Amino acid sequence: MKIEKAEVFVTCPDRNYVILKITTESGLVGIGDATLNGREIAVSAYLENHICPQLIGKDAKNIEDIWQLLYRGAYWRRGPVTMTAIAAVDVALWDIKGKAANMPIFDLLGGSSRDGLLVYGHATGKSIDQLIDEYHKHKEMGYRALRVQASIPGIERSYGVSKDKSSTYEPATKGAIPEEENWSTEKYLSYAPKIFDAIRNKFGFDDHLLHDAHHRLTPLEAAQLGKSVEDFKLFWLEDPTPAENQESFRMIRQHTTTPIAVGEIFNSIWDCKTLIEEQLVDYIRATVCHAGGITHLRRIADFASLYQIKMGAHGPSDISPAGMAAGLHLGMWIPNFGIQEFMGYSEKMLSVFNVNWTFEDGYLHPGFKPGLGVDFIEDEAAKYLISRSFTNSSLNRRDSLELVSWV
Ligand code: GCO
Ligand code: MG
Repeated sequence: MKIEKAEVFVTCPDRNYVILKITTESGLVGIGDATLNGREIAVSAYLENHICPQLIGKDAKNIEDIWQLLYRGAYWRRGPVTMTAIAAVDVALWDIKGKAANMPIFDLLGGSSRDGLLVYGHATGKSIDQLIDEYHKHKEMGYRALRVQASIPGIERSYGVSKDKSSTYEPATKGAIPEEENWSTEKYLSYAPKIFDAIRNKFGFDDHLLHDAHHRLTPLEAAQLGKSVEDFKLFWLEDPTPAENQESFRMIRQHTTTPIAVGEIFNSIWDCKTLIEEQLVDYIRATVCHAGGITHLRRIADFASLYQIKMGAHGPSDISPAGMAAGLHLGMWIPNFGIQEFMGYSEKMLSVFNVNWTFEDGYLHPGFKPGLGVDFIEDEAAKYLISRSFTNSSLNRRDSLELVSWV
């Protein structure tokens, strides 16, 4: 199973994706998602210049050994660009192994721990009324868990709400340099409970309700928010504060029983070591794509399971359908699985990625095709040229007239 070719593709079917394709001498093909929103070209250059040449001639069967080689052999360990590039190789090799064994990846990992993965979608609104409509539409689609975000009156642009007329939030800004936004923690903290109150009043307590604070609060503010929304029984409050200082989550924990989720920007087990060991959070949101692939995320999941912490992977549209499928396979196996984010994909995106998963009654299943179960359609991908784009910021500029804090 010697590796003969490793190629990188960049494409933009509605949004940018980077895909690594590995081919063995015997003609087996594996793909891995190398998309890092807003930093796509950095990862594709890293792969093309530094990783692909090193893969040629290696035995595709030895996934762990290749992982260690790329991680330790680079000398410059960790970081989002390196770990996304390693993840793409890792997933492509699992895809090949699955095809060689004629098994879906979840079977190779040890088989299913569940019939399907509970997923949560996004309901957003420029007003609470619009949010209620969107929530209703998502329930009709079958979702049983929803992340709710709404515009905060008095703040020009609130995280998680689309910039244009569409009701779908897109986590990237195309073209121009990212805009800086004003922010008022005061306004947010007083309005957020009203959003959950309106949803619970209208729809009751049967569905799982989630919310993303997108790193905007200080630990004390996060503690205040968690406490003020306890009655609404959130499934989780996400990224209440930046997690570079893992110890700062102690403050939040001491003050609220609202469950906390964190980690969509983590790329290594070291990013969450203290959070896990001290049980400072309830869900780890790291993904296969950005945290070193199936091989590394499996380690994080196992470590978290020792402390009764569950996994709740990131799954916005900036993770390609190939990356989503990798998360689904791992999620099928993970004993301490919690939930998977799933915003869904446009028709154009799905014309480039032929997927095999199914969505029913709020649950996703990766399907039973050998390997990842996703075909990358190169001819279609070639139609869409990559366009410069940026991750929407989690840094909001201070509005000088407000009593605010910014992170
Ligand atoms: C989420 C997110 C995303 C990120 C985006 C950044 O919870 O889905 O916070 O919308 O902002 O993935 O690239
Ligand atoms: Mg998030």
